[in-house]
Amino acid sequence: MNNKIENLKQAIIDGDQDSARLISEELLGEGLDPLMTIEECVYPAVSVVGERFEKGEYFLTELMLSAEAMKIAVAIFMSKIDKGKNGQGLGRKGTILLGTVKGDVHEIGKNLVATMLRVNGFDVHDAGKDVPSAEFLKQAKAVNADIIGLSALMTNTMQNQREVITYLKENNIETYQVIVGGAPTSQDWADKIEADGWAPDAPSAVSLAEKVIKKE
Ligand code: B1M
Repeated sequence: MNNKIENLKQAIIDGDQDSARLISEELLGEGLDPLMTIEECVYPAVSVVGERFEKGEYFLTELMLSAEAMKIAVAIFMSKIDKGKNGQGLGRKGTILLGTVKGDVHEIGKNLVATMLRVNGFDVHDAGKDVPSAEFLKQAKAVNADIIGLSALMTNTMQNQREVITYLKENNIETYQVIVGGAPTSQDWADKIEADGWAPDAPSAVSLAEKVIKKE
């Protein structure tokens, strides 16, 4: 494996933002595929950081430093994805309002999903993180969304995906297709809360959105 990929992985684990920036830029300069680099490097680093935090080897400070390094690397790679594919006459496939649910500030995965949807022809409106359930509806109306996308990274906050869907149902709103995702979620969970679809990662969120918008 490319040594720099290993070094970037280590920089993220160490929360070394300067090295993460430098190595990410170097890797892009070498022409590596940005999405593949995220998969080969950022994801494994994330698992190490997550595991260490779970075992109590890392505290919140380390988690936050690693998250910053991760954000820098992902932003550098995403800028390349944006520049690489945007404006290639993809046409608009639909409008998606995407956000991380109430109580949850994890946004790196959601941002990656937003980029992939954008470069694949969707209009994506980012509702942000820690978004109250009613706010999703308010913003979906404002942007005339076809799809509402809900990201959740924690077992307690994934319940708020259900809350948004229940809120829509209780108010008899069937206008929007709702898709869900995030590490603790699954197809079973999506079925249970009656979401219109679930995707495990950013590339599959694109195919899901394409399918859901055609109401297949
Ligand atoms: Co936190 N965190 N965190 N964290 N964090 C996790 C999620 C955790 C699993 C770590 C652990 O214990 N192993 C754990 C949750 C445990 C649980 O579920 N019960 C946890 C915890 C506990 C916490 C705090 C409570 C810690 C504390 O304060 N004591 C706190 C919560 C704050 C809050 O939200 N209220 C907290 C805080 C943070 C930071 C702020 C430090 C930081 C986030 C920074 C940021 O986003 N700006 C952070 C980080 C970085 C993580 C880990 C290490 C990495 C998350 C990440 O960015 N992954 C995470 C451990 C882990 O995941 N192994 C952890 C990279 C990203 C590319 O992947 O987000 O999964 P992911 O997104 C993927 C897919 O899931 C999917 O596609 C994406 C791209 O492929 N996807 C979708 C995501 N959304 C989708 C939507 C879709 C479709 C697909 O359609 C709509």
